[in-house]
Amino acid sequence: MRRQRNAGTPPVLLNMDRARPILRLSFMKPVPPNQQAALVDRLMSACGGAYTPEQRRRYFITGPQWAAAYEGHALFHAPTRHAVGFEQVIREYAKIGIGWWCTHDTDVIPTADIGKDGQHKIVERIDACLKENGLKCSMVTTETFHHAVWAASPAAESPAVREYAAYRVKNTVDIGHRLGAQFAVYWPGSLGYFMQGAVEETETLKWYAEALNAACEHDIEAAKKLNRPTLKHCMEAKPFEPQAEILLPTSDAMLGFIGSGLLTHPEMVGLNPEYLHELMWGGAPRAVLARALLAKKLWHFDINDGYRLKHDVDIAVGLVNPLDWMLVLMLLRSHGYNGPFNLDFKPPRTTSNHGVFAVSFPTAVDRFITLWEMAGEALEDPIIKEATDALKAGGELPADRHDAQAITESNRDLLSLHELIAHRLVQILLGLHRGRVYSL
Ligand code: GLO
Ligand code: MG
Ligand code: MG
Repeated sequence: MRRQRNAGTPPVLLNMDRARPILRLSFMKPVPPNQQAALVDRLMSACGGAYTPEQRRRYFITGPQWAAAYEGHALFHAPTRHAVGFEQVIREYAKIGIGWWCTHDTDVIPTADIGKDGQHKIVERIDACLKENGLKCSMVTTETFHHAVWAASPAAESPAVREYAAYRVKNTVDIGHRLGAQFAVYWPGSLGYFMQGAVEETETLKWYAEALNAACEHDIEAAKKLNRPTLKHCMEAKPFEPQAEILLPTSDAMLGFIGSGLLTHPEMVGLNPEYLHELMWGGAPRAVLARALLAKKLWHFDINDGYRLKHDVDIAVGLVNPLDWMLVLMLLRSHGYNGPFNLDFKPPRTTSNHGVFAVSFPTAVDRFITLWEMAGEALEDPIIKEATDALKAGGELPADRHDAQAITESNRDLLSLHELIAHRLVQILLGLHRGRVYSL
């Protein structure tokens, strides 16, 4: 027997007698289940590069209840993790250094208890738990997509469903004020239809606006009574669900909706774009965010990662598109965005309950902070600065200002700087600007 290794193929042992590969795997020592968490912890600390909880708390990073409590289930997937309650999530976020927590109403309150005594008791327990662990509640959101009552969306034909939707969003506003939140988010789920032609789109959108109006009007009264500012109401778009056509599929569609005249308080309503949701329809997230910034509606931001034109895989920030993420953060830093960065991702099904808090959350936070700091470095980079300034200065003005060819010639070599800037950004991302070279 001899070992043979070909580039690009996994290591195998060749049995020369029979020339049949035997997987090396069979020679590896199994890791007993009671040693696996310790192995994960040891390799996590071997990775290095972790920030301290104090450093992490300096950023407005918010941790959703539903992200940490996600059990790994989906349309074709059974859960792979056991349920965890808000006490554990809040405690673990505190240990990691995630300073803010947010939730859907029904992540923590059973639907049957909503608005009843049961809700009151749970909200008091949440408040106490947050205080005990030094966390704040940043945002509350209404679940208007999971329960069977929303089968035809929260803007269904049935007046009873719509009245219930208005009741639910108003109740969430009250929970938000009780917990000291600043934001309310609305992801309408499959607002649209499963059967084309079965609903009239303009009517559905008007009904949807009625629910948002109810929330805003209720908020104005509630805030006045409590002497608190009103919440910032943020709409979140997603272009497709496995089965439905969506009426407000993108942040741009939602900007149009906010300005449509259907809202009684459009000044109270902004956006919560989600990075992946914009990528899912094929958009450039940075351009989407730029449009939201120009409209002064970028108030809240769900951060995660994934692929273009695919499902809502909700991978953690920076695992798929770290370069694009650095560029997104350059845009946000240079425009002084100071809203929350909400970790709306799903720890993968392969990650255990231990791994959710030992790997998923701390690594997501640390990648975000690193990318944020690198974005700051890129904004200060003298090469990028000089190149950008030169592009903006442009070539000399030609004698005939209407001569297209002369204008082209006067800028010709300057335009190579676009590619040079892109190279420099990758150098910053990979740390190559510090002089790292690979030896061959
Ligand atoms: C689902 C959405 C969801 C929302 C949440 C907040 O795809 O991203 O997680 O962000 O319901 O309203
Ligand atoms: Mg989201
Ligand atoms: Mg998503």
